[in-house]
Amino acid sequence: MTTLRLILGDQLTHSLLQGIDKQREVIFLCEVWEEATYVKHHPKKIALILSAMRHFAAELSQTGYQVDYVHLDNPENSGNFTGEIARAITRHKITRIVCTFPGEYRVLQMMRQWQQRFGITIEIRPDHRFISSVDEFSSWANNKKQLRMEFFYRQMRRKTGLLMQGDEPEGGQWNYDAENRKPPASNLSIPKPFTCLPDEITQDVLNLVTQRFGHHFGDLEPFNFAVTRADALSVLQQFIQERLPFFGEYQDAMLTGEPWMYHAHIGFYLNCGFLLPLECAAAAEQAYQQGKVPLNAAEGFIRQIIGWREFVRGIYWLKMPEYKSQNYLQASRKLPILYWSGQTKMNCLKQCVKDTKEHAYAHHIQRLMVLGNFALLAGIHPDEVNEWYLSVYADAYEWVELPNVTGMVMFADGGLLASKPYAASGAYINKMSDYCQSCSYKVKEKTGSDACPFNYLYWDFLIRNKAQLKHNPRMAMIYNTLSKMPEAQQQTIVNDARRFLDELGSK
Ligand code: FAD
Ligand code: DLZ
Ligand code: SF4
Repeated sequence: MTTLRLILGDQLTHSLLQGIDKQREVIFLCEVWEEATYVKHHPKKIALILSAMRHFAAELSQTGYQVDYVHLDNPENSGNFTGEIARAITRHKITRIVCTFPGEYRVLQMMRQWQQRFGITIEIRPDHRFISSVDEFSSWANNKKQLRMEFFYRQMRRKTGLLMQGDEPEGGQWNYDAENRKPPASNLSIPKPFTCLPDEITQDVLNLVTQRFGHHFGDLEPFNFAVTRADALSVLQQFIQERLPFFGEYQDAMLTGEPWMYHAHIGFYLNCGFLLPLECAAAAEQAYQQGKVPLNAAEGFIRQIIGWREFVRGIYWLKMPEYKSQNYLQASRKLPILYWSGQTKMNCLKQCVKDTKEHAYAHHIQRLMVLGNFALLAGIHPDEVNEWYLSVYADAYEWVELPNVTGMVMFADGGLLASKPYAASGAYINKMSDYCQSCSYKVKEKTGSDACPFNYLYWDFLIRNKAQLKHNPRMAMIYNTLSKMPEAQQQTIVNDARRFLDELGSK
């Protein structure tokens, strides 16, 4: 009777080890080809996960656990989870598997088949890397006409007690976003991001990734990610001390060559298990209580973690698998090559693709209001957009990527996640960034070959999707403005948009 404790590459915590018999049970981790290629992940993401897995397994071995670790280049490696479990069952005469609820529906399907396939007990334990369980979210969502993050967030504040004075929010308000969202000031001195030099384990992984996945989109080096929990905690500490004070104010600001801004850069580590959401939120609360950061910054950050992060995961498990095929606006265009090449005259897109390629990272507003906004306005098919986002970011897993793309960016769920589309013209990008200053297009021009494409694409989007959007109360004002626009002007916009979109393949 031997139990196999399966730990996947994004579950690198000790929570599955509770109650383990160190002498008789085996902890199992496997590097498999399928996980690196079901979409062609950015090489930095593959290196992060493989190096993190190897460091985690080494730490467990050093503390006396029996660890079985299968390397990617093991000649017997079958290349997928099911094949590797089958081999491990034979190797160790396994009669029971204990694992954690996975991050992706696709993997849950696999796990559910294992019991029948292998004829042994599979125990799937809840994922303690989240504050709210899947069941808790569906009870909250049950019978609600609208699911709004803000109300779920308040429940999470009450549940955790974070920034609470009894039953009231700290400072009297739940949300301080009105004080956030400043354009970038010209004299910002942005701290350097955390860097961690590759050790021997990481260097081996980098060599492997170069050989096997060097052809995937993205630069592998320089590779500076944390690959242990200890280093991930240093990233968190550095953020709390150096960046959090300005996080709120400059949360939406974008600057050329500055993808890191005042963001936390912890999504990589939260999503692979190195950091836990409560410890990150508690660190921000403590900094506020010690008078080191203003309330708007602490609250804004805590809301991202216990609000948005938990909310999108709740939506994912509530709505899968149907959620994956949503396409409310019937968008059908192929993803333009510029998302891979970065070759376009639109400087904002060029800069955001460049940051993504170099770092496997772009911050939220780059993802939402530049890359996402363009995909929405251009009417790109949600499948194509989802595949791109899942491939290119080192913090991407379907539970978080899909709701952000299908719901927040593409409005493909018809408004389940976001109450209106996050569509914007060039004026927004001009206000929140310095991109327009070095662009071939003119952000102030509305139509014509020199005009910023976001300007006519924005109105074309509203015209094209009028039937689906005009009844949305939050769109009433803009459709009222559109109704007053002369027919000839609308026609010019539509023609400019057609011309631009028809040529998009080569941009
Ligand atoms: P910060 O801006 O410093 O925020 C702190 C933390 O809050 C993040 O690490 C993250 O855990 C959480 N958070 C903030 N916003 C969100 C959100 N909308 N959804 C979930 N968590 C959030 N996040 C991912 O973790 N993985 C993804 O694959 C991913 N894909 C995205 C795709 C699109 C189109 C958009 C618009 C957003 C996506 N996000 C994703 C959310 C967000 O952009 C990233 O979490 C964030 O940029 C990570 O960087 P950071 O750690 O510096 O975050
Ligand atoms: C992302 C990833 C990669 C690249 N490789 C592995 C791997 O070799 N072994 C593993 O256990 N996990 C890997 N992962 C993370 C998985 O893709 C992730 O666990 C599932 O997508 C479920 O969220
Ligand atoms: Fe982007 Fe338009 Fe500004 Fe150019 S002018 S950077 S295309 S928003």
